Amino acid sequence: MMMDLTKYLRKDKMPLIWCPGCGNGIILKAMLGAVDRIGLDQNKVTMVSGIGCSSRATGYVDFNTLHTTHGRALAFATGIKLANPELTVVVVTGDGDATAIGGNHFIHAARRNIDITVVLYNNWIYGMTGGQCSPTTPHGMRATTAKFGNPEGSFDISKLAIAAGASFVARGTVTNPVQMSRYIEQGILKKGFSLIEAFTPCPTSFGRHNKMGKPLDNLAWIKESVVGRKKAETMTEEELKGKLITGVLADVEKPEYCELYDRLIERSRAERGEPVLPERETISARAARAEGEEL
Ligand SMILES: Cc1ncc(C[n+]2csc(CCOP(=O)(O)OP(=O)(O)O)c2C)c(N)n1
Ligand code: SF4
Repeated sequence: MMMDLTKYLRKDKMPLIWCPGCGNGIILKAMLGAVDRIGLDQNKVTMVSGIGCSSRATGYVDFNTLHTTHGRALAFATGIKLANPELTVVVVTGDGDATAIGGNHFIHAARRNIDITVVLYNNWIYGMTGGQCSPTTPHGMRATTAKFGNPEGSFDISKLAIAAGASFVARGTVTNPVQMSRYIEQGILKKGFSLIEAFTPCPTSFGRHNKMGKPLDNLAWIKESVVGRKKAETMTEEELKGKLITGVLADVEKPEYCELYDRLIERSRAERGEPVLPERETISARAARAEGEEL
């Protein structure tokens, strides 16, 4: 059965600013599908973004949304989640936003293992500002700041998140949106820091600088470049050169930050002889109380 996802959209904000052939809309649909399948209350979802083409997603969705400063989405999201752990907090970010100016927030949010889901649109470039290199631009590929090819190496964002302490990490592509939507669903359901790295074409900047042809050719390039985790296990290092491995790359159980923080407060109150705090009041209870309803 087709899902009606339009209830999650702010129709007055249409049309979208994304270029024809951009993959951002596919990822947005995958996210909305995940929220719908889980059956989350729209008013209990908070989506936070930084700055960049991908980060415009928060303007289009009818959740609680926050479009913050460049690279800082995770800092804002951390505050929201700690104040209201009942909320489902999803961060939408780009490769530049998350791993250049926001690099420290990214590794430390993963290290804390706070229960936030990050959907990271990786198009290997700064799309919004015209195509400068980002920390994921592959070595040798071109950008406005690398006319003769990027001399630098690039981050493997998923590996970075795993090394920093994330509890769930998966990587998908817009060429397989159903799978990507499942990964986002798993990430939201996982308690702890989840990263879904989503490969997506930017034909306007990355594709143009690298002479990748039409938007469909850009998709074909992604399709040829990726290989599933299971198949990758059977391939040699030589065969894997230049390939991007997709799949669930980490799924581990570990303590979550908001819960640890609550326990820390309890311990410190007990040590000072202060009474144990009552259970956190849920947002709906608080809202009902504010409206003068009896609880
Ligand atoms: C403090 C600050 N520095 C730089 C910028 C300019 N800026 C806006 S978007 C962007 C890069 C976005 O790239 P990415 O995160 O890869 O997102 P994309 O546009 O590709 O989706 C930059 C450098 C800014 N807005 N604020
Ligand atoms: S510049 Fe690239 S990332 Fe930005 S909307 Fe256009 S195609 Fe998408």
